[in-house]
Parts: sequence; C-alpha cells; structure tokens
Amino acid sequence: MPLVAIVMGSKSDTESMQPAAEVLAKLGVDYEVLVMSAHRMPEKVRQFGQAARDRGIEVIIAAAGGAAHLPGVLASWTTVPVIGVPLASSELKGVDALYSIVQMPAGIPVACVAIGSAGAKNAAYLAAEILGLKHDEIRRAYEKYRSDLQGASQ
Ligand code: RP5
Repeated sequence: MPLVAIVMGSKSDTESMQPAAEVLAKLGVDYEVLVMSAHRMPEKVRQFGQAARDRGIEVIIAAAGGAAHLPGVLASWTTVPVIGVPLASSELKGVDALYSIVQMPAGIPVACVAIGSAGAKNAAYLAAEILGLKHDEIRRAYEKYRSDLQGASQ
C-alpha cells in the first residue's frame, strides 16, 4: 500500500519528478504516481485530497509549474502533509511556481523545496524523514543514506 503520493499537474512533469520516485524506491518507500491538474481537473483533485488519508497516504509530494496551485489546493482538501515541488516548465523557469508554493497564506501549510531536480529529490528525502517518525524501517534506510554520504565525501 503506498505511503506517499507523488502528484503532478501534467504528464509533461513526469520526467522532472522521476528523481523523487527513484529516491523513494531506493529507500524502500511504497509510492504511487498520479497526474491531476488543479485548474483542469479540480473535481479529481478534491476527491483525491479528501480520500488520501483513508487510503493510507501519509505524505503527498505535489509538483507543478507555472502558477503551481496544485500543492496549495491539495493541502486545502487534506490534513496529510503536502510537500510542494516548483517545476521550471514555464517562461519564468520555476520562479513563478516557487513563489506560489512558498508564499502560501497563513493557515494552510505547504512545505516547499528547491526548483526542479534538487527539489524532487529533497521532497522524497523529506518525506522519508516524516515517515521515519513512525516507520522504523524507513528511518533506518534514511539514516543509512545519510551515513553513506559522509563516507562518499572522504
Ligand atoms: C502546470 O503547467 C503543470 O504542472 C506543468 O508543469 C505546466 C504545463 O502543463 P502542460 O501544459 O504541459 O500540461 O499545470
């Protein structure tokens, strides 16, 4: 049963979010990948958001470019933590998406990571840190990753 949902605003975001899927797979975290647009498929976003917790989803990674309202809209429908990934798919190369995610008005939080590939990876690592509070196996896999990093830089 997936613990993490990687949700993206368009099929065209798939390649940008591949690093998040790879990190989760490496850490042994079950995930699902879904495409739904906040502005083109608002009803699908509502249904997914409202059902996410009951389906066992514990963290949502939501990625979008442009106005990037997907993370905020999803967060409005659920109390499952949402990590937003701004994507550089627009003329503004992700600065628009970054602002729209990081500048959520007070009251409905959305975590925000870096634009693009670094953000996709860090969203998955952050998801593992959150899941590690409850799932010992994931915490151990994540701690091993962190400890391997120290060896890699010597
Ligand atoms: C956003 O608009 C998506 O997240 C994507 O990054 C961008 C372009 O989407 P498409 O026009 O390629 O479907 O909603």
